[in-house]
Amino acid sequence: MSVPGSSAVLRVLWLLSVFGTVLPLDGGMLFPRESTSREVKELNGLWDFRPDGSLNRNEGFEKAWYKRRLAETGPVIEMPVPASYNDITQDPTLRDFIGWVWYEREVFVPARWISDEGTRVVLRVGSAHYYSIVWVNGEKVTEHEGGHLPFEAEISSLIRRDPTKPCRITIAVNNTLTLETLPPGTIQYMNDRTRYPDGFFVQNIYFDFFNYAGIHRPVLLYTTPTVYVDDIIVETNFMDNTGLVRYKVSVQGAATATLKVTLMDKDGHCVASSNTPSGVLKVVDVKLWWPYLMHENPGYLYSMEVRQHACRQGSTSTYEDVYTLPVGIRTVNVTKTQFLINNKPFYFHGVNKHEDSDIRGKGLDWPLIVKDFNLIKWLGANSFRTSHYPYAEEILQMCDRHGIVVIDECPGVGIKDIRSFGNASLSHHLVVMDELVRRDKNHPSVVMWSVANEPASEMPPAEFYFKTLIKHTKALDHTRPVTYITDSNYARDKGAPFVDVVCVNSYFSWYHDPGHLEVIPIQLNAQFENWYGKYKKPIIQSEYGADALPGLHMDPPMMFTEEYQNALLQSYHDVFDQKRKQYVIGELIWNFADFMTAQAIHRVVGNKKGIFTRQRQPKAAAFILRRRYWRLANETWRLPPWTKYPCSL
Ligand code: GCB
Repeated sequence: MSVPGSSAVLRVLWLLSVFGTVLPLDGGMLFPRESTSREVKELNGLWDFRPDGSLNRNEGFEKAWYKRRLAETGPVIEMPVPASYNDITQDPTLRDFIGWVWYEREVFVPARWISDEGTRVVLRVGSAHYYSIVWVNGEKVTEHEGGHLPFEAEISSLIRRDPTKPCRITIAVNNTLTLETLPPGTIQYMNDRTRYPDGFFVQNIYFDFFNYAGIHRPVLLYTTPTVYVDDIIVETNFMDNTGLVRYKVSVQGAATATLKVTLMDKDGHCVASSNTPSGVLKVVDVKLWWPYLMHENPGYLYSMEVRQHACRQGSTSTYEDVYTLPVGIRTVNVTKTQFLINNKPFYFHGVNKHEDSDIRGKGLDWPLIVKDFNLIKWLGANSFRTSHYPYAEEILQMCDRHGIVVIDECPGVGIKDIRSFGNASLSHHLVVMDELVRRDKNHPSVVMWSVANEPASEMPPAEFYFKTLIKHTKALDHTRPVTYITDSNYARDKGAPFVDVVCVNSYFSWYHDPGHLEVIPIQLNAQFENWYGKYKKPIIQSEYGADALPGLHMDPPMMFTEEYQNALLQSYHDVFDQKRKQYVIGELIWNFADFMTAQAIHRVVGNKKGIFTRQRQPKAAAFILRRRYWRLANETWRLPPWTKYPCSL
């Protein structure tokens, strides 16, 4: 079984003089939005589905399943999109399946999209884990490596070939992880026939969450005119009362286009405008974008409407395209001891999450997303880290609107094997950062990039690897700090010299000295002093926590009880309270909610370090954190009556 080689990403170096920034990807990947010139047709719902159960997992390609309707080449079942396929049926082989699965759906494309040659039709997949190949009416239109970022293909000419036919979309998805994928993994064949059945193999992974697979985010068709706004980049700043929005618009499909850029406030009033493809908009009496609980009006967003008119070469028709981008005006800076948002010290009191829930696995689910935001706000959390991969862009849009601050992490989790520090791995990691920054660069909620979680950063190749990766990320975006999350010893860590903020995970009295809560004050204090002493950079406790089975009680506390989880958190908090006056700039609990993992002797149906259960019910620890987070917010900002500060806390 094999995973195709890395996709042929067209690497066009595109120098943006206004920003001094290099964006090495072709095409902008703006989030598909409806406007007077753009339509969106969602293809969510039930798709035909079949895993390729052949021994080499290659039957689908050998028999060209994409050439005909999937139902004509074998049995199919109904599979919801978006969703992971693993937990949908009662079949354990599908839950644990490794290899290619096939999805197919037929869709009628509106006649006008086909007849109007001035319309461009694009097929977009929000994300599919891990490697995808897409065909339309039997013709391959694109392939993509990586499970957490969108990809798309223009299919206008293809669907115009025979307008009478419905458009048949086939997507083959392979979840195999190798030493060079991100995250990495290995396939291990067990050839001892006295112990294993014929063809037996396992997927080894080096991360602690279930390797859910399938089409995880919405699939859609959208249109643009053939001359269209391909990308918008904004960078924001302010001086005194004046907001500064530096922007750059890229247009595709015509050599010249006229543009009108209008920035509107929440009430739709124009506050600044321009008609050049790049420039700086000045906003008097600016309303800054503030985090939740830092201001009475957090998450303030302006709307930047880009209206473009153009003629195509050799044509007299004119094309109008309209795209509206939400824009939050804010700054981010890091000093030796502080993280500043709009020049004010910001303390991260937040959570680490996963995209994870019953039945859906990692599939995007609006009720879950909205519930999670309600819980985050109930907790008084002001931030989260997208551990351990980029979350759906829809979630970042919620963060923008609600003022929830995000550390945006790429899927560099489980880089433990020295072979995963090689050139092929590094090149792919750079491409993933290109794709991540391209997608998320305009979100005001995103304040820092995390390029990896707990890599073997003490290994010799880590120095070159992280130096290159972090330098590259800074070249992509010079406005945000860059970090990776370490669990390595301060003395041995090779990448720390290159990060802007030190993010440390530690599990004292859990994985180390289990049961001995009394070690926490000494060990945590030493951790902070050592890291700060050596690097003089602000520190975030990016993970800490303990498993607790809801309803399991013991006093004095024992591991896995709710009492132990509480006591452990409180001991950590005592140290945070001393150090946050110095250089500790944040604390992120592991984890917001219980989540599924691979089966293992140390996991009882998943990881139970959630302060909420997987069904989002609070454990006792949720109330401890709630009291703490509201108190922290209140101490820092002396929350006036505009907050819904729960007085009973
Ligand atoms: C970690 C990892 C996280 C795990 C967690 C744990 O350090 O970053 O992915 O789930 O520990 O609970 O073991």
